[in-house]
Amino acid sequence: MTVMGKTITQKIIENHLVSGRFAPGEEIAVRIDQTLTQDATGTMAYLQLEAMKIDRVKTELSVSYIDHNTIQIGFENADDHRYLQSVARRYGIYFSRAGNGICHQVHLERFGKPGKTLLGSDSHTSTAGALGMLAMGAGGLDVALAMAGEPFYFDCPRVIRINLTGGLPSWVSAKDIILRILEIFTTKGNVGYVFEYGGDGLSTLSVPERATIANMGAECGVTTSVFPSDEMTRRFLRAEGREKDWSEIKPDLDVVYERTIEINLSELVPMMAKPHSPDNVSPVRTAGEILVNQVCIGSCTNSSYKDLVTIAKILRGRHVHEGVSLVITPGSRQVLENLASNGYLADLLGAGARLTESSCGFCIGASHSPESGGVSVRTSNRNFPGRSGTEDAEVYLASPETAAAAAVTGKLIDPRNMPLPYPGTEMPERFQVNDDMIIEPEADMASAKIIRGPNIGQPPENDPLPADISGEVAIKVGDKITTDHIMPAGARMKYRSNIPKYAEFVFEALDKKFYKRAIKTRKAGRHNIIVAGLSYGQGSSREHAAVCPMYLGVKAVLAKSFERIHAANLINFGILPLIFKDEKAYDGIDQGDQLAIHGIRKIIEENRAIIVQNTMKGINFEVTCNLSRRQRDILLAGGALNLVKKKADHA
Ligand code: MIC
Ligand code: SF4
Repeated sequence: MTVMGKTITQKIIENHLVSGRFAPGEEIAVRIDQTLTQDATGTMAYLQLEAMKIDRVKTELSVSYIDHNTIQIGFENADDHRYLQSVARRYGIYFSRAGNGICHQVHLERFGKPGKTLLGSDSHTSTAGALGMLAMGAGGLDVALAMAGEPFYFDCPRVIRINLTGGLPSWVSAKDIILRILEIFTTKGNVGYVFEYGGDGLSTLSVPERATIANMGAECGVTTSVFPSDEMTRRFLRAEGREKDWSEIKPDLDVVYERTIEINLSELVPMMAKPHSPDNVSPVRTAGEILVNQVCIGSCTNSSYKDLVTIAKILRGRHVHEGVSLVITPGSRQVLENLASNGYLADLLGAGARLTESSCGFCIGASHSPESGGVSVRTSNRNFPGRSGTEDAEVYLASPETAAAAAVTGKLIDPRNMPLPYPGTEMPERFQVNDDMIIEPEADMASAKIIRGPNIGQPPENDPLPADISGEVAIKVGDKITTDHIMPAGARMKYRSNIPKYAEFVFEALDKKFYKRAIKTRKAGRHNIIVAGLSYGQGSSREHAAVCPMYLGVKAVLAKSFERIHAANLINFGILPLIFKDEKAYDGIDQGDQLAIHGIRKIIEENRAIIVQNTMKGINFEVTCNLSRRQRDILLAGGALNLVKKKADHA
């Protein structure tokens, strides 16, 4: 029998396998070495961790970051921060204080290690794949379970090799590579895949550039993206003073991938994602005459030292166009301190940039929303409608080079037309490192008091799955509905720890009357059902997109397909993710229709076919739900927390 070589993905998975085998499509469980949370998903995650009644976290390393809600209008976010700091102290978790930077950038700099597994309650946790980690985004409850020592369950992925050859031309950078990949793969249809990068083109890509690419794999909906750990990785870790954390990871020579895509870097050109999806990609040169009102540089995608030095060099001695507001957000305090020490901050400020704290800020509409109908060019990763905080803004995603060119000229132009030689930037041999904003776990944890302000609620309880589902189609939506559509972030994000309040905004972006309708049905003792098209739940990992609908009595979502993290979140909170067996059934349903699934509890127990009755139209149709025994138990219990609590009570 010939033994086939292994991909990096398979090697890391097999080194961490707790149950199952490396067989694509089958559910497996892996041990999680590291976890990360951020404040917007962290409060729920830690409230759930508290319910698990453990003494301390069981991972090698867990970090709690404050980076999303740092504007702090009102007391709510500050209360969240204080709660999170006290929980970190109680359970032995590193705490990265507000202002220290965006979780993914800081994790790359200070904590990530090749060959390890990382689970984070943020969809862009995949960024750490740039270090040769298996880094995956998940809902807060799954991350809490990992902290409690439980393995992480997911479908064993299929691995696609993305072979990068050649070298990038001047003015073309990592963002253009991933935008090209988004053009090829789009944002849907990639569930269950991992992108594994290789090829001689890698020798020119530093870790922060790889991070930009691994970060936006999340937009394709893949499980994660993985780079080898090579000399470039070693150089980055050495520059961070962490060379001891380096180890080599590469695929075997005779490995066979599910599919291989070739990208010749030397043929790439500056790219942009036009409104309103990261896969609406074209070369920037095709933009036509687009006047730009705002340029935002930063977010976890492109806020590294290398990115911002390149910007500083482009802006040096120039001025931001009078029609443009230029916002720059360094990804971490480390980036900011290094820019300051090396004189680049002066270039940015001198040109008229508005410098912000190192946080998510503009990326999630938590600050710097553009003007009405404004055009904003951003180096971030998502341009979903309304995400910037301005409903009718036109957001373009582009590289730092294209963004800088727009800032100076006031137009969306191909940066190759800039009248200066490309000021490419080398990575420094050594970064100035300062960990003073990270609080390390202490020895005397048990006595630490957890502090809860009035904004900290409890995760809502859910009943076990009822015998029958009988209710109303509360909303019918189309394809590619993102979690930003389901559960708005931005100004609403301050209610993340207060589910009854946050639930008032479910589907706010699509239908402002949804909440009233849904709560009325729930109060009448009936169930709510959501009907959706392809790729439901794209984007973020926020479990609130499941928790708040659960609170409103949603028992099932009927869709043509689901995205990975959202489907897992629905199950975790006791909502059935049901897929139309024949997509035509979708066409026959309208909002307000009465649907019934008789005997659903028994059906799930016995794993039988599910028939939905449209009692208003007299039509029956079949839906499928490919569930493991573990997932069926979670659904029957009314969510994972109910199961966990039962286990904790019997311990
Ligand atoms: C995002 O980029 O949409 C977020 C905000 O970081 C989310 C997490 C959240 O909603 O808190 C994500 O990507 O998972
Ligand atoms: Fe923060 Fe934006 Fe990155 Fe999400 S995508 S973690 S909001 S910077």
